[in-house]
Amino acid sequence: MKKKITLIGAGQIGGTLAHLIAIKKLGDIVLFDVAEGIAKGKALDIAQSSPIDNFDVNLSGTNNYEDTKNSDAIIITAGVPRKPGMTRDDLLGINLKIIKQVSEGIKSTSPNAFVICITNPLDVIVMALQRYSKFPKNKVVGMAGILDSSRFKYFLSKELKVPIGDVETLVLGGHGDTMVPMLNHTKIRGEPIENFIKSGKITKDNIEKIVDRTRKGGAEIVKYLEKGSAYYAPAASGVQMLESYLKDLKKELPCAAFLENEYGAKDIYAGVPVIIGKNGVEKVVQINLSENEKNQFDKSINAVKELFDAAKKIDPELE
Ligand code: A3D
Repeated sequence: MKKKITLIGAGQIGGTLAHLIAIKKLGDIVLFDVAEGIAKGKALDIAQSSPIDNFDVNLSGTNNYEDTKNSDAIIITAGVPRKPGMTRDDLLGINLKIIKQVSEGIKSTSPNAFVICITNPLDVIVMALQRYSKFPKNKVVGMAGILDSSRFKYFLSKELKVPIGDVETLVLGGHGDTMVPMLNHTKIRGEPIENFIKSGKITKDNIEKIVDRTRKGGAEIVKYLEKGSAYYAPAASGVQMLESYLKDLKKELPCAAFLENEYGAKDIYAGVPVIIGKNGVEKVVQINLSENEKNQFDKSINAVKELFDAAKKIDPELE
């Protein structure tokens, strides 16, 4: 039987997700949006490309949660994106309200779904989503680390003029300005980046610039687009998580997962490497952090905690 995949939010990321999921034939797709016409219009547009790209999946658009019932997986992008000059944290008040409505909508209709959240500010919104919906913690996960790591890999490959497949690295922590590109876990063709600094192929200064550009990768695109934020790479990242779940690939991917003492953090969602398979988040993978990486990770966790405290002030139900 085909899987049923619901996309809550049929905006820029939602539409791109639907297209990618259809082309990859991962399952039937329901696009849900409060703006019903956008959901229906995008579903129909993508469906009309099926004879060209040869996919036989069903696409529909709705603003009724009944139509999403018994979904195997749900990806949430409902919310407001950033405008130039805004931080992700500026979206908290408005997106928190939206995520509460979405949680109400999905909890009774698709209680067994695996839920991937993309709405910003990511770590706090995914944590709120889990609290509101009361879905098991291993079934609620946030997308951010894959995107941040992908940006970091791309910039490194351009700077070092090597194929992207040769770059191995990851970005952990919260999805904000305190995210932690892991230099001690960065390898080019299996060789530590440190060796490339020693041989003069890249300077420390250039690496710092790339780290900074990665941290501000989202803002750079917001500035160009003026209206809205990145969506191609965020959608591709969400699909990688979805595919690992639906096909039980057990891929190790950096995602925002619930931490229960891993990496010294407790009762908080933040970006760490996890295994995603048919049971959702099957494991948080522990890697050794250098002292510097650990300090930066702790700082990032504190930023997420502070923002979650702000969320609790907005809605005491999150206590
Ligand atoms: P956009 O194109 O505005 O789409 C959002 C959609 O959500 C719109 O079509 C709205 O009508 C819809 N919506 C609003 N309220 C509701 C509701 N209550 N129920 C259902 N649908 C609703 O935005 P986008 O797709 O560009 O971005 C979506 C979210 O992803 C934003 O919060 C972005 O900040 C976030 N984002 C996260 C990342 C990460 O890496 C985590 C990257 C890029 C964007």
